[in-house]
Amino acid sequence: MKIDTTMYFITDSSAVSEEKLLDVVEQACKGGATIIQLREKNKTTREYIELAKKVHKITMCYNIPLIIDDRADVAVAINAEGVHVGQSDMPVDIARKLIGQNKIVGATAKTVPQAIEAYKNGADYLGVGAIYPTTTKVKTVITSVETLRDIVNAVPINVNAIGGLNKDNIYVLKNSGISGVCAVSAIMKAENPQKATAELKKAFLELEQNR
Ligand code: TZP
Ligand code: MG
Repeated sequence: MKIDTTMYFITDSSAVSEEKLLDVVEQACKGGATIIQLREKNKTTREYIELAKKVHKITMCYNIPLIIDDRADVAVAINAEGVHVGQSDMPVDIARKLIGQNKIVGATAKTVPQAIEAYKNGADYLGVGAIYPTTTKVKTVITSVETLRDIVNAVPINVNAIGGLNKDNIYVLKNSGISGVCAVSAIMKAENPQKATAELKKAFLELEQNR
């Protein structure tokens, strides 16, 4: 499936109210996010579904695909556009079976073999990182830009960089061949999330232009 992962916003509700989270989602939509992931680590299934419905209502107004992190069942429950699975989550092929052929399945990959496996099992895009140390709660290790480039060259699907990225540090991704950038805190923690989204997207597009 062809998807636009240019500006991939991932939520983090851990330090904000639900009202604030929904506001940031709407601002990211207005700022030009091309795809949004709802990422929840501490919610019950019922809470995850309730929140996902509210977020989906917003993203649908802007025609932006909503991806649910980790949980294919929650994605199916709310008819989200996709699901994202990490290396210790549900395998890509099973997520694909559950969610269906017309939906988006994204996967995390930190090595070329992981990337090839995810692609062969039906992933539509890959998230690769962390490129920089991150303040977002996640179990991850640093992935070099060299590995990122090797992954881009190894698979024909969209590859996005993730981890500590902001408008002032993404220059390291120049000529890496990635399809877009993922960001949590650069948008979640911004004073003006709409502006932050627009600026990060612009910085990425400029990087691409000057290749
Ligand atoms: N996977 C690798 S790094 C990361 C995830 C989910 C978190 C990225 O968050 P931030 O705030 O953009 O560094
Ligand atoms: Mg996961």
